[in-house]
Amino acid sequence: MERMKRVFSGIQPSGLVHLGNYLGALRQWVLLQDQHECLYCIVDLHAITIPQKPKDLELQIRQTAALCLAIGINPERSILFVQSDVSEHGELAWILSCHAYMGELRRMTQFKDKSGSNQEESIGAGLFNYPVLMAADILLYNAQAVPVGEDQRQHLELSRDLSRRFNNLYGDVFYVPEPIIVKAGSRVMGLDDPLKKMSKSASSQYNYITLMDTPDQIRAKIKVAVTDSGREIRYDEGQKPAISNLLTIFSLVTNRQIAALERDYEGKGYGVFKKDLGEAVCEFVRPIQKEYAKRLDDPALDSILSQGASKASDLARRQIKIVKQALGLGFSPVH
Ligand code: ATP
Ligand code: LTN
Repeated sequence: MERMKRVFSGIQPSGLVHLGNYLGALRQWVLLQDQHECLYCIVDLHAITIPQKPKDLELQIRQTAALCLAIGINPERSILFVQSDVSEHGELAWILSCHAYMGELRRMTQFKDKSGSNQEESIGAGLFNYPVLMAADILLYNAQAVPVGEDQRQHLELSRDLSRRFNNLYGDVFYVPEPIIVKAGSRVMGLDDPLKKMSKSASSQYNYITLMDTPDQIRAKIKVAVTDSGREIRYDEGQKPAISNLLTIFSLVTNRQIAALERDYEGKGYGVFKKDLGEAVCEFVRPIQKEYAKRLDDPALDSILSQGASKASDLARRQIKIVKQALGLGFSPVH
């Protein structure tokens, strides 16, 4: 029988997970568990590429882990762990950074967005190296598939380049990982601006709905969400980007086809559509929130994470040994 594909993905412990994160990535994490060997990582080392308050970060790591369990990550099937608990991530990131080019890192659109135009003098080197650490995360486990949102495609491409570059120099050490980017939901757009992706760093909280929002917040955010001209509920990304985005969300949270929704709302106008969407999203987050509250205070969370770290460490140690051997690093006795 063919070996199960190994899957790796990561999420930053921002303490705030929005529908974009869920529909673009986390939903796939859950679905992939049945047929693959999955590692899911809370990437706290990525989080410190921007300033963090230690106490807040500590709590957010816990919250993110609890949320992963609440949406259905099963620790008996998948390895759920915190990045900084496995020191080999940093070690491989250094090795890979010696094989990455300044030019290719400077071309990363996320780095360009986050660093702005002329502030390089005071931009953290961690932000610059962010995609190298991401490549290390994936290659450390020789993952073959990586479920992410569309915004991570370029970073994935860099991981693939680094893998190939390394293999060309030192022999076949790494797989070249494939992105898993779903058709619907891989780029959920902001509710206040359907031309930009939903993002927690958006200036207004009306940009996103988090999985922890209250029903009132959800209803209010959908009520004021930007719509398009006309009053037709029709999927058309070019002409109707806002309604198309809302239809995508509606379809994914209810598991109904977009065509069926279009039919149901024919002639009904935006008001009714938005009201029903609001209720559907409330309905969708309710069980997640209930499970989250249980998980967050459960001491079992600590043992899940420490067992996850221990399993991940075993795999990481083996791989880093192979990498170092390939590079001729370290003392190796003749016998
Ligand atoms: P944000 O921009 O909100 O800070 P992020 O991408 O920086 O999100 P993470 O929380 O680590 O930070 O992202 C987790 C996953 O969510 C990634 O796979 C990412 O591609 C995906 N993702 C983020 N935003 C969206 C979106 N608007 N639509 C679909 N997927 C998204
Ligand atoms: N950069 C990713 C988070 C991330 C990741 C990874 C995703 C860090 N390491 C490895 C997939 C595989 C983001 O979503 N911001």
